[in-house]
Amino acid sequence: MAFELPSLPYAADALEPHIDTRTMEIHHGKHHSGYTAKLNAAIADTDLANKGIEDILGTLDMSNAAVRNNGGGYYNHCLFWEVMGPDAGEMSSGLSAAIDAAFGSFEEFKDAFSNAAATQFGSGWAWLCVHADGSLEVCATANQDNPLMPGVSCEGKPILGLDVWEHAYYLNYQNRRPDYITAFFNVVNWSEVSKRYANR
Ligand code: MN3
Repeated sequence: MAFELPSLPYAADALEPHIDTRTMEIHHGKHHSGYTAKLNAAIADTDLANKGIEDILGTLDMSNAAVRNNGGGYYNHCLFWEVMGPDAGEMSSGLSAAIDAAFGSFEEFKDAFSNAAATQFGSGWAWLCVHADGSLEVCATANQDNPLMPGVSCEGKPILGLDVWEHAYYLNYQNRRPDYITAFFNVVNWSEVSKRYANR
C-alpha cells in the first residue's frame, strides 16, 4: 500500500506573514511530494510495503539510505504541517506541567528548542519528544533523521518538530534562520501538540 501526500490542513497562505505562501506551496507540493514518491519507490515489492510509517522508521536498517531519507522526509513533513496552524489553540495543563518540569518554564523551553534549531549545522530538524513516562526532551537531528529511528541521538516520540532545511525558509528569510525560528513560534498549534502529548 503506497503512502499518500496528505493535503495541507489549512490554506497555503494561512501562515502568512510568518511562513510565506510560495514557500508552503513548494515545500509541500514539491519537497514533501518528492519524499513521498521516492519512499514508495524504495519500499515497493519489499517487506516494508505493508508496514505503517512509524513501524518502518522504528525498525529501520539505518544503512538503507533511500528509506532513511525519504521515509524520514515523509513522516517529518506530515508532522510538521499538523503542528502548525493559523490558530495557536490551547496547551493542555498536562503538557504545560511537563514543560515546566523539564525546562523550568515555557520561556526556558522555547530557548532550548530555539537553540537546538539554530545550532543544528546544515540541514535537519529540531524536536520536542515525549518519553513513555510523559517526560520531555529537546534535541536536533541531521537531514531527515528523526527520534523514532534506532540509534538517533534522542529518544522518545516527537510531538513538535521544526524543519531547518534552507528550503523551509530561504525564500523569505534567506540566511536568517534565527528569524524563521522566532516566527515559527507564532504558528505552532498547541492543541495539536497537546493531543500528541496525550496520545504518547
Ligand atoms: Mn522540508
